[in-house]
Order: sequence, then structure tokens, then C-alpha cells
Amino acid sequence: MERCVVALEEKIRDYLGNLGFEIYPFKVGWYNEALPPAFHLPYPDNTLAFVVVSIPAMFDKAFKPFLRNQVLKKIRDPIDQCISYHLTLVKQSLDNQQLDIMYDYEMLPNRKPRFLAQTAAHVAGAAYYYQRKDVQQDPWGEKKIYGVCIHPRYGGWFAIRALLLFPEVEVPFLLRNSPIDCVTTEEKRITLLEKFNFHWKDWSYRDIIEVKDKYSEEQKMYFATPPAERLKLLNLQE
Ligand code: B12
Repeated sequence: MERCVVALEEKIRDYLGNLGFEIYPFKVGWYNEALPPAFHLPYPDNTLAFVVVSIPAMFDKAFKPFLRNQVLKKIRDPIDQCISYHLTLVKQSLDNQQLDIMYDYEMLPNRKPRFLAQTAAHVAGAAYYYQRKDVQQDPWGEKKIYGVCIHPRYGGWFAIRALLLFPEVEVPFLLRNSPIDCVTTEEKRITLLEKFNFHWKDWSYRDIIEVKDKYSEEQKMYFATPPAERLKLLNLQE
């Protein structure tokens, strides 16, 4: 069984790795134990799952070729279409293996997200999730402060896109990798949360650590454009 899981992981990584995605395995139980029941994933604790993140290279390696080759549906966000296109191909390549895919933008009928992307990234060891409670001397009083994940190589220049869940694969033996704590000082954590919450549009929270790669000016311009106007930016709408 352990060898089957290694082969499965390699197969998915071989496909997605060349397209600017990374995958990190985890057990559903690790995710569920961090959250109250309302957010639990409805699978047994030992179920195998992967969190899929996009890194800066995704824009050139997956998105631009996708735009050249596919007919876009005008009502859906092009990046979402690109990601679901590739993850559907991954699913097809796994023959009879049962695979459930959940996307970061999917909501349940009760308006809660289908999964909490940051908690998943943290428990899978992909990116440390810095929350208000990771700061000792909290300067924010009554304000609502959202947490943010930082990737050890790409800082904030990445996104958490999806979960891949394998309902038929149980992995009691899976070893847990802790996420790398790369924003270690109190001062830096406060700066990070301030920037993410109050200045996220200036991109600066993403550079809280030194990074290996970041979004190009072109990619920044694309993501800074409101979703409804992105097709126009790509010259795909009259
Ligand atoms: Co937003 N957003 N967002 N967002 N958003 C997401 C969080 C995400 C993950 C999207 C993605 O990558 N695909 C990224 C964050 C990436 C990262 O962390 N590096 C993201 C981003 C980038 C942004 C923006 C910068 C805009 C943008 O560029 N897209 C801004 C920045 C914030 C701001 O406005 N200044 C932004 C804004 C928003 C709004 C519109 C404000 C809302 C509300 C934000 C929020 O609630 N966090 C928003 C949403 C709704 C989401 C979304 C869809 C759901 C988040 C959510 O509802 N969380 C996610 C994608 C997703 O998750 N599917 C993206 C619910 C709350 C309750 O969860 O605060 O984490 P929580 O609380 C849980 C944990 O604390 C956990 O229990 C709590 C639940 O009970 N817990 C844990 C408790 N103890 C412990 C201990 C440990 C160790 C762990 C791991 C967990």
C-alpha cells in the first residue's frame, strides 16, 4: 500500500510539477482535528488527501498556454477554468481511482467555504498559517484580523487552489511534515498581519521573507484587475 501511495503521488507531481503547481499529502484527520465539526471534511481520518498550490511559474507554464489552446467559457474566471482543466486531466489519468476534487472558491449551501485552504496548507506542511494568536502582544483591539500563510520559498507569492481527496485510499502510516516557520519574530509577524489585513493591495505582505520567485509585472497586473474585467484585459471580449 505504501508503495502504491508513493507511485500515486509521483504520478500527480510529474503532471502538475511542470505546470507550476506543488502538491503536499496529508490525512483528513490532521485537518479535521484543527477545526470545529462545522468545517470537517466528510471522510474517515486516515483518508489520503493532497493540497494543491500554484507558484509564480503557473502563470507562464499553465495559464498562458491554456488561454492559447482552449475555448474559454465567458462566465467563469479563466484561472479557475485553467486549474479545473488540469485537475480534471489528472483525474482522468488515474483510470479507475476514485478522486474527489474541491476548489478553493467553492461554497457550501450554508455559505461556508467547502474547505479552509489555509488550515489545509498548514497541516500538510506546505505553508505556515500565521494567525492573530501567533502574536503575543496583540495591538489590534476589537479589529478583525485575518490570518495568512507564508510559503518558505515563495513567501506570499502563491495561492492555495484545491484539495484532491482519495476516498478509497487509507494512509495510517503517513508521516507528518510540519510547515516551516519562516516568520519567527513577534515584530515580523505583526508586520505581516498588518500588511495582509490593511495593505494587501500593495503586494508587500508577499515579500515578508526573501523569495526564490515572484509574480511578474504581467501576472500582477492580471491579478490586480477585478475578475469581471479580466477577459477584456486578455482581449477575449469585445
Ligand atoms: Co481571502 N484569501 N483574501 N478573503 N479567502 C483566502 C484566505 C486564500 C486562502 C485564497 C487562496 O489562496 N486561494 C488567500 C490567502 C492565501 C494565504 O494565506 N497566503 C486569500 C487572499 C490572498 C485574500 C486577499 C489578499 C485578496 C486576494 O488577493 N484574493 C484578501 C486579504 C484579506 C483582506 O481583506 N485584507 C482576502 C479577502 C478575503 C475576504 C473577502 C475579506 C474574505 C474573508 C477572509 C477570511 O475570513 N479569512 C475571504 C475569504 C472568505 C476567503 C476564503 C474563500 C475563505 C476563508 C474563510 O472563510 N475562512 C479563502 C479560500 C478558502 O479557504 N477556501 C480565501 C473562515 C475562517 C473562519 O477561517 O480564520 O482560518 P479561519 O479560522 C479557522 C482557523 O483559525 C482554525 O479554526 C478556525 C475555524 O474555526 N484553527 C486553526 C483554529 N486553531 C488552529 C490552529 C492551527 C494550527 C490551524 C492550522 C488552524
